[in-house]
Amino acid sequence: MALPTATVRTTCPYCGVGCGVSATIRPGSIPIIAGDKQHAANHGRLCVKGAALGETLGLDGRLLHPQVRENGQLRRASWDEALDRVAGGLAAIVAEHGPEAVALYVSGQLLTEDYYVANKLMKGYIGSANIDTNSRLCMASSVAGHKRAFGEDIVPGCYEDFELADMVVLVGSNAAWCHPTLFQRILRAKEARPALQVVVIDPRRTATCELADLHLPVKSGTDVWLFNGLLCYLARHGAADADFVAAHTAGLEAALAAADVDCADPASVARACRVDVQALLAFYEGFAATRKVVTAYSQGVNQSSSGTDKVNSIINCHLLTGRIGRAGMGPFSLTGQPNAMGGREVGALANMLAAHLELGNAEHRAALRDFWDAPRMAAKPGLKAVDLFRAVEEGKVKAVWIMATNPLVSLPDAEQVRRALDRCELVIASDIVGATDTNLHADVLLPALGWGEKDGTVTNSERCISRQRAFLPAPGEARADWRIVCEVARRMGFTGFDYASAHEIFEEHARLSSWRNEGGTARLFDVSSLASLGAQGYDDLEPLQWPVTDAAPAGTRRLFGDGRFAWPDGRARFVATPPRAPMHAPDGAYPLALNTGRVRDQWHTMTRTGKSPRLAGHVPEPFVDLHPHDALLCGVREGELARVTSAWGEMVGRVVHSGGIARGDAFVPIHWSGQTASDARVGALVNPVVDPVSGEPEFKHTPVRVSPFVVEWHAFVLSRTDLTLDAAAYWTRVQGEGFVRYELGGRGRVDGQWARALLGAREEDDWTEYQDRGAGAYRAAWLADGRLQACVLVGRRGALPPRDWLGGLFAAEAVTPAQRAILLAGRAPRQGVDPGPTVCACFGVGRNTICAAIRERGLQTAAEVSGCLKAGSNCGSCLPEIGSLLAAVAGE
Ligand SMILES: Nc1nc2c(c(=O)[nH]1)N[C@H]1C(S)=C(S)[C@@H](COP(=O)(O)OP(=O)(O)OC[C@H]3O[C@@H](n4cnc5c(=O)[nH]c(N)nc54)[C@H](O)[C@@H]3O)O[C@H]1N2
Ligand SMILES: Nc1nc2c(c(=O)[nH]1)N[C@H]1C(S)=C(S)[C@@H](COP(=O)(O)OP(=O)(O)OC[C@H]3O[C@@H](n4cnc5c(=O)[nH]c(N)nc54)[C@H](O)[C@@H]3O)O[C@H]1N2
Ligand code: SF4
Ligand SMILES: [Mo]
Repeated sequence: MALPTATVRTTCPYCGVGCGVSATIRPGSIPIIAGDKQHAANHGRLCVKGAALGETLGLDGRLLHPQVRENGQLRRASWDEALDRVAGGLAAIVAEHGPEAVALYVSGQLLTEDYYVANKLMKGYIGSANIDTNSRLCMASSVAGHKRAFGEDIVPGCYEDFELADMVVLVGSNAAWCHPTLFQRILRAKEARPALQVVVIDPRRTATCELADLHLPVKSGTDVWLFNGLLCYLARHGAADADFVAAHTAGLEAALAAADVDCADPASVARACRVDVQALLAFYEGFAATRKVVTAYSQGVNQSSSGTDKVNSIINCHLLTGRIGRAGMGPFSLTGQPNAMGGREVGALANMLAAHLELGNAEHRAALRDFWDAPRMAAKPGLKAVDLFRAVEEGKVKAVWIMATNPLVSLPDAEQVRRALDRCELVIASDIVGATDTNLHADVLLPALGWGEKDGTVTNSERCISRQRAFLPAPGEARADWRIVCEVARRMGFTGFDYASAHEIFEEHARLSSWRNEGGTARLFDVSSLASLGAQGYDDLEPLQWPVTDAAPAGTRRLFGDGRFAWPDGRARFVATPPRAPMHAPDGAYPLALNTGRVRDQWHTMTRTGKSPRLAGHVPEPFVDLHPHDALLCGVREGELARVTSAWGEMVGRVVHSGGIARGDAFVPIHWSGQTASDARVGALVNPVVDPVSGEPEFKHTPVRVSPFVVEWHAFVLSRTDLTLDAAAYWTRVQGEGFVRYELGGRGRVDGQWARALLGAREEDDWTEYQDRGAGAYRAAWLADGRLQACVLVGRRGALPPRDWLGGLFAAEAVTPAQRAILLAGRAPRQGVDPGPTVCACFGVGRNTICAAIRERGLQTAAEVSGCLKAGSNCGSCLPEIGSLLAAVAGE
């Protein structure tokens, strides 16, 4: 075994928990990835996505050279040519149409340093605030809610508060799957102290509910009723902290008056929220009686047309009870992306400036202009994401540079984005992979460094700044995002972008945080004591939570504990939040409310997690989760394909009944794109309604209808090489170990000729097949030099034979005649060995295996399952699902 040559401490590139990762480089082999025991976010733990990072580092599919479009085709270009085309194109459009005619659309997956220079270029030099970020789709409502309540965008607490609390309320958060290591901290805290109450407020019964003492399955979009009701209840039942309210807040009366109108009576709140009134009262009583409460929230709150009001209705309850900024209590916005917070620090939203300066404040604009020596400061807010792409379609914005995000998949009304990009004069995309739905529309494609190659900082949900460090060489000609931005800026004739390293950018960013900041009192975001780290100090930087100042050189765990908030008068604001229903309600034509979100083992549009076979097993196909009663009404059946249609678009997925969906609701995951499925881009359906304050889209609520997607046959294909599947009405693709696996659905004749054409086999190839026309069965295997090249199994129903054992044949040096026969028989070698869909991705343990062990060995707890099968004993991401299997078997 090759000896490790070095271990580098870095930070996970996925969710906002921001786990520390240690990567050990091995020459000739993939790096060993482990949790960093010294990082306070995770103390050495990783979830399954983090643990599988090593499998995503291969260069297949990577964008390694710049490309430019010529005569409709992308072709390889030199950096000089590509950069000149970008700089020249932007400059020409600005010269002719003014700075508002160009835009940047960036991402919470950029590092702070990349983000800082992109924002500086746009707001200080090009002179427009048309730079928005995918954080608009994610955190914008929290940002707006924080600013309204606190006077600044600040998360007051820290992760430790989840362990110190006596009650943790998770609102619109599926933390078990989306913030797994933090969820496990709550889980362990509850194991140690069962009195810790966990309440989950989510229309779906998710894996997170496995830990809940109480689950309130609120009707989608009604959280403001629920928290207004809580505010009224707390006020009426003597739970207010009158001293705190008098000394440190303003606006209670108006907020209470607004809440009183519809929400004073718990029974009517329960009706509005579609929850049981006793359960609601149990929550209200528990909240009132418990001082140490953390209310954590995520996209079920933010991604709503009342998202900002949802945030403030939650914060109102914490202000009324004075539960903020102290150990074990406070409102807590869980950030999504690894650097969602860093992007906010550098002000890369169209309505903000860097360092928590305000775009709407002339003094702030002047301060930044002076600091940057900026030739052309933006004077008014720019376009927010949804409006930005509308302006592109209308031809008002003529050039857009998209960095580290995939808007053709992730924006609402995604077909509108396609039209916009098709019409746009100059589309520039910086990405690490070549083929994404968005990149296919680019005029210039710029190869960026990815995780493990790039170097800089990120800030997680608890304001903790950590280093992402490079441990791999730059592949091909890829360059760091900040370098690409600076190179374009220089070519546009701008000075002020001559940074030699990410560290120089970071120091400037840190210096700016104390610029005209009155010793950290005007703006709490202050990291000034990091401004003189030096290159070595930056390299060695240990994770620490801002503010980091001379007064608090080791960082700050909590803010506002002293009752001083960031408004000039020091008082927090209650915000009146009259409840509003979503703009589009289900009706006769579109009777179901479509909710969208994440699954455990994939990250967004799958450009990285999609490369890992280990992560593919958990949810291999796009699905439509329905209540069985609605499925019946729609004429669709579990395991079959269904079309989901809204007024904006449509998609196709397989019907599942998770058991967690209420009647009238539907749920579809967000991860599939044109690269991984024929027709499963859920963004195409989502209504482009946004919150009036934050501009964040209503991703969780679109009226839809569901109808059968009729196919005559179902099939799956395993192939060593990628296939073009235009012939199938439906296909999805996942990565296996040494092969690609497709699920297909189609119409028309199936025979040897068809199968050969599908797999790309020639007449002379080693081919065996079996057909039973009467039963609608067809199976074929293609061997090359005795090894399996591809196989296809076709049947009439969705339920085809288990596939996992077939994948193993791709590793074999030769397929034996017996294996060939079994393959054609379409049956696993032994009955009963089908492990079922993966539950534990770390050890590859399937659902059937776990259920059988529970039954046969009488296992009672997740720990016993882990002891017996190892499942759940590594990263623990699957423990909630093991819990639900234990419950299901117990109930058989
Ligand atoms: N595995 C995985 N983890 C991730 C990501 C990923 O792609 N994959 N992405 C990361 C990112 S960027 C983000 S933003 C986070 C998102 O993390 P989460 O917000 O936890 O994830 P979502 O699945 O988007 O939605 C959360 C829940 O909101 C519920 N919900 C829908 N409507 C309502 C409502 O009206 N009220 C309430 N109370 N709840 C509602 C949904 O049913 C869903 O269970 O995850 C991060 N972590
Ligand atoms: N329907 C629906 N839609 C949603 C959501 C939802 O809940 N429902 N959630 C929304 C939310 S919260 C989010 S955060 C978005 C996420 O949506 P996106 O940001 O569009 O999704 P990603 O797949 O993360 O896109 C990141 C892109 O950047 C590339 N990339 C990765 N690393 C780098 C890098 O270092 N540099 C560069 N230049 N490129 C890189 C990746 O290959 C990928 O193409 O989706 C939003 N859309
Ligand atoms: S919880 Fe998982 S995805 Fe999130 S930062 Fe940690 S390892 Fe990465
Ligand atoms: Mo997000």
